[in-house]
Amino acid sequence: MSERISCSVLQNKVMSAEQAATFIQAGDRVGMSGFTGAGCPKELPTAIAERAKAHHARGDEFRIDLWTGASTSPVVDGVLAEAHALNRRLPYASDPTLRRAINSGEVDYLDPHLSHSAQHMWFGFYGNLDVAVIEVAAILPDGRLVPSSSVGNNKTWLDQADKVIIEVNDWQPRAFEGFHDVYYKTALPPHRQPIPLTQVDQLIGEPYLRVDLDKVVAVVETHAPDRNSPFAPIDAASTAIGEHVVDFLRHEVAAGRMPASLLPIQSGVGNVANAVLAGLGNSEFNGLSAYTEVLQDGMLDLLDDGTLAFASATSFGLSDLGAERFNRDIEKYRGKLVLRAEEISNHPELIRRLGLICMNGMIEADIYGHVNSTHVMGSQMMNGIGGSGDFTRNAFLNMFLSPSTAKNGSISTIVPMASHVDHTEHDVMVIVTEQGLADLRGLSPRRRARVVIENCAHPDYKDALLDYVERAEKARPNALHTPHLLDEALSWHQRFVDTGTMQKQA
Ligand code: 0RQ
Repeated sequence: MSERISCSVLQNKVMSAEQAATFIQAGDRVGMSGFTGAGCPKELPTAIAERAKAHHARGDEFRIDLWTGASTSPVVDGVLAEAHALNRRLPYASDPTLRRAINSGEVDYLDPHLSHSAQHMWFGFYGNLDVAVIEVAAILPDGRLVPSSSVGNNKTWLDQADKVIIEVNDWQPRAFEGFHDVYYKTALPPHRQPIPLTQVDQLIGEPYLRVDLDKVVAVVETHAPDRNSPFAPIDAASTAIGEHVVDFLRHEVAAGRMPASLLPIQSGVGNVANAVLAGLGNSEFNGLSAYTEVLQDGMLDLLDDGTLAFASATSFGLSDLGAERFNRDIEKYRGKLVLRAEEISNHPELIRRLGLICMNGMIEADIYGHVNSTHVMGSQMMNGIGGSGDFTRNAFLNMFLSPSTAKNGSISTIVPMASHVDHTEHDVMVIVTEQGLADLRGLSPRRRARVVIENCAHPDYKDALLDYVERAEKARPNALHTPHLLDEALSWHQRFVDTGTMQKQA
């Protein structure tokens, strides 16, 4: 048996994943670890999927509700969706097989803000949690758990579940002990107290997860890497977006609105966010801090070259190469980064107090500054809102980033009216595309439209957007706050659905 399991009570519960999966019944609500591909259970999901397939072959229904920290990996969402073993799923999810199952109507997907997901479970909004399946790096003699490459909602799932299954993965560095800060004083209203975190590098909790040993029904030993998609090579559009962001931050420092080492940064998931981090790395900025959700490869680069002095997150989101590099050099990062529960990494109180600079990707923005982060053409789920709402609403300064077109130019990401709104014009401050940056602070919607079109829209769509605003202004002279042509506002999206492009055919 692995020397990672040094608690005798739990040593007696070691069994195979197949045996452990028999503790999960059809209809159960299951909370799993995992935030991006980091820290997901590696064997239980496949064993549950096999169990579901066996039930289905006999003509029996077998589906579970699955709650996680955020997106997982093909070995969690992928195998379970493939086996038609999912009923309800929350929160953020980016696996393509699951996305198809959500969009075909097979899986009911709930998309709360990540900072809400744990507290809604505590409030009883989602009902009882039957089983928690949590990956850890080691179990101490007294049963405390050394977390692995993400914390996510693990604390809540361990506390709330009736039964607990622990996967101990010896691929995860044993040296992870000391890299986590789990805060246990999150009482429920009306007993809540201020969270005593005033600096990014402050530790307010303990480095372990606790579990009630009596609830543990199985311990499974695994040896498998985290699985994350590689990042796309940084292209010209992403580089340009990164340069606009860095220039803008210089401008903010020069204007005296933030110190030379900036305010703590939050950077979203995806290719564009990773490219912006590269832009910061190539700049003169250094000694920065990050208070964010996910540490992507770009963050490791910044920690390595001193651009970043300290990073707080809830998870890694490293490519295979990035994970190899981190696991090899882990001691280099000790004291320079910490992983916290997502109810703390994404906590509105802390985001507001620390004064974060928040940069997230988007699907589209409209000319008035409403941002859609989640839905393609108004209806098809992409990934979910993730933490973008937690960070945007409470940021000191927020920015939304995207190339100005998608799908080879057939889609303008700047549109007359967003086909779904995740972040309203009341929240959104800055929009950035490779064309330029629109600073919307202090502008009324009508003034915003000119700046967004002028600075951010692709030349192929600029004239049509201007024409739209001008006609909207003429059509209803008593409705000039946010001028719209209601019968035309979503016609660009309809044209794409009908013809495969938003461009008007000659
Ligand atoms: O499609 O993968 O088929 O090529 O969307 O687009 O430009 O590579 O951008 O990787 O930064 O993702 C909003 C999805 C952007 C992400 C989103 C298509 C495009 C491509 C990806 P392909 P890019 P990114 C905290 C922050 C919500 C959660 C969040 C996201 C694919 O940033 O999930 O912010 N955000 N969390 O072609 C149709 C459009 C499109 C479009 C892009 N207008 N219409 N398709 N695409 N724009 C972290 C967490 O919460 C975990």
